[in-house]
Amino acid sequence: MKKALVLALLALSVAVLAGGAFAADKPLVVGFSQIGAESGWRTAETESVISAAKDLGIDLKFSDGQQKQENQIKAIRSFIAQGVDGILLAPVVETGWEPVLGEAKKANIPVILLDRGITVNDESLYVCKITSDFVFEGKEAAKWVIAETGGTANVVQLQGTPGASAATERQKGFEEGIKDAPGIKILESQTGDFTMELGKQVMEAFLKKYGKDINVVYAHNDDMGLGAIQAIKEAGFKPGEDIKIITVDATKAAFEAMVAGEMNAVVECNPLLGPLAFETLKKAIAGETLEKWIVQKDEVFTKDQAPSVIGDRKY
Ligand code: GYE
Repeated sequence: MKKALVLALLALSVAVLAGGAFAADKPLVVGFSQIGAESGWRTAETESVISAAKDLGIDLKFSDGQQKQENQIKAIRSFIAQGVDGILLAPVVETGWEPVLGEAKKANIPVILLDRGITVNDESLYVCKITSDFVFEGKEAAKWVIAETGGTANVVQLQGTPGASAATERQKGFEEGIKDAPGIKILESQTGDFTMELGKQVMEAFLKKYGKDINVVYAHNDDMGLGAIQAIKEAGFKPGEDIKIITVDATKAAFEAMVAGEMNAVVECNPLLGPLAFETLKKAIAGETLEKWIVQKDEVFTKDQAPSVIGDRKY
């Protein structure tokens, strides 16, 4: 009788232990506040995060902010209310995040910034950011323009979303890059909000205003550059020849445009951040100290390289 009781207790404690172990293995719950679906780049990033979550057995709560910060703030609040283990935030703009990130911090939920940066007084409001170096990208674009044109060109700039770090810093890098090239003139800069549609519209207006005086389009992303190509064609010019085009991202669509001779160069920006994002978040949850900025390395590709490289492109 006694022996049976001991065995029963033993069985019970084994079950409790197993239960405990099972609890520790329960899937990580992560909230991802995505900006929207404004570009091919962003679609590639969304797919990368969703498929990495699947591979790692992570329970992902996905929210599309439709390019609005207020939607992203709402999403983060709902992630906090649901008690997620961590949050990935792709911040549409740089400012205005203190209150909501303060709430996440109070709830002890680590936040990792994905693909764009923010400016906050208190850096402890987020664990780290995983982004490309946009100033570097802008400088690379400037270098290419100077080399390609021999240092004399009228440039129009299609800017990304106003207030987005990716836009501000790509502009800053470009301006720094042409500082010592007085022959490179920026005729005008306008935002195309990182979309093909607005990129086309803004380019139409530029063409009306400056016509043949435009030598180069510098677009802060591929989609706006692709929109500009359409506008240039409709205005009766040859994109890639009459007007040269350099963009940032290096998506498949841009490579196709380069192979067709309609785009001249791209500065890469890697959107395949899903696996690294979760690996980093797991470390943060485990209490590891991380670098504040995990920088992605990018390179420039030109039209001449495009045919041999396009097959290897992953996005
Ligand atoms: O370059 C652009 C997108 O934040 C780095 O956002 C990202 C940028 C990317 O819409 O295509």
